[in-house]
Amino acid sequence: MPRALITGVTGQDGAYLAQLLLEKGYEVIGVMRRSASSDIIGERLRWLGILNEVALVEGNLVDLSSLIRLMQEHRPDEVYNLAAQSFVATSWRQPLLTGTVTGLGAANVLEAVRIARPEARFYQASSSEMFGKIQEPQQTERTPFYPRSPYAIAKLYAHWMTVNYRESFGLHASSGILFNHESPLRGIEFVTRKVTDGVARIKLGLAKELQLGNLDAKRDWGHARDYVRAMWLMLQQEHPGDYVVASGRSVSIREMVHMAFAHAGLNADDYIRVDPKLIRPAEVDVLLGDASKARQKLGWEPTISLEEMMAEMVDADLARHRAKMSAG
Ligand code: NDP
Ligand code: GDR
Repeated sequence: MPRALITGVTGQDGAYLAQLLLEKGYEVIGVMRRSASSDIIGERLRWLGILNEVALVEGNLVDLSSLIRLMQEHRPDEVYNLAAQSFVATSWRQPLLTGTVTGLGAANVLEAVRIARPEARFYQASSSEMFGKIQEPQQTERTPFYPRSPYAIAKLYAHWMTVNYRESFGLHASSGILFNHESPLRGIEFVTRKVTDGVARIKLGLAKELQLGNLDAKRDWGHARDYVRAMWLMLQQEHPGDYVVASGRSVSIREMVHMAFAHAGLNADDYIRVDPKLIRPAEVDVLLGDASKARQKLGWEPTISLEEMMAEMVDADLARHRAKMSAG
């Protein structure tokens, strides 16, 4: 039975990746940081019905010794580093924490692999945010980076450390440059989920309006379920590498918002208010990925459209709020 270790298992991607690997017959070790709320922290795994199937172990990206011990104890065949301070807006308010966890934390995982489990295959969760102020209209693995936030800068460090450990030490280390991907398990602060939660509240009479920031930014969105499959495919290749994973379609926040409200039979313009406090100090105006390499080498294709995903997310948030209301 192959054994995978996932950092960030309690996050959106960690939950879907754990589910995929369990379906494929893996033993899944999920690294969880100690928290005072450990009873609710496995909520996403519970939502997918796999909380009891994942072996949850304690570790923290900023504690190298904990990571080394995990590698020694569990001897994983595959290591997926998904843990991060992943919210871009927070990275200006907590730049040093973001650098420590998202940047140096990845180096800690690489070090733990190099020291204690060099035969393991390693995946780093890189990000389209690294393209930032885009240098080419459609971004590939060869497009130069121009990060625009402390988060993106920390990810860039982690990305190049992954490349460097591959080239320096011969680790089977791959980096997925994933464009935005969402799902009903997306954190509530990210724009798609904030919108679908807002739509559900408004529809059910729990809220009257929704405050958003920059509606003109454009993103290339996909579904997390599709994107975690690309992560797994990267580690099944004979040779490690870097891959852009994207849908190849760029849509404005405004258009996405209209899609979500329309699914609930509402007109977004009646409910959206722009709050200048939500405008970021520096913005990534537009992203559009070219996943040709992933299609050709991994045989990867996205299967869920933005429209289908927004409908799934609105329906899930309506169901959540209805359940809360009927529970009193
Ligand atoms: P989430 O924010 O949902 O999950 C982040 C995970 O990291 C959580 O499990 C969190 O634990 C964990 N974590 C945070 N700090 C630490 C720490 N110090 N030690 C151990 N674990 C920690 O992110 P996503 O699932 O959306 O994304 C997964 C990864 O992919 C992230 O690295 C993200 O930056 C990257 N990425 C995401 C994209 C997307 O569109 N979703 C696109 C490109 C890259 P806890 O539950 O305790 O907070
Ligand atoms: P992003 O995702 O920054 O692209 O990072 P997010 O959903 O936070 O923002 C997308 C765009 O929407 C605009 N926006 C708002 N964003 C939020 N969160 N809240 C609002 O009210 C709002 N109004 C407008 C933003 O300005 C931005 O342009 C995500 C994260 O998952 C990263 O970890 C990951 O690396 C990248 O995607 C790819």
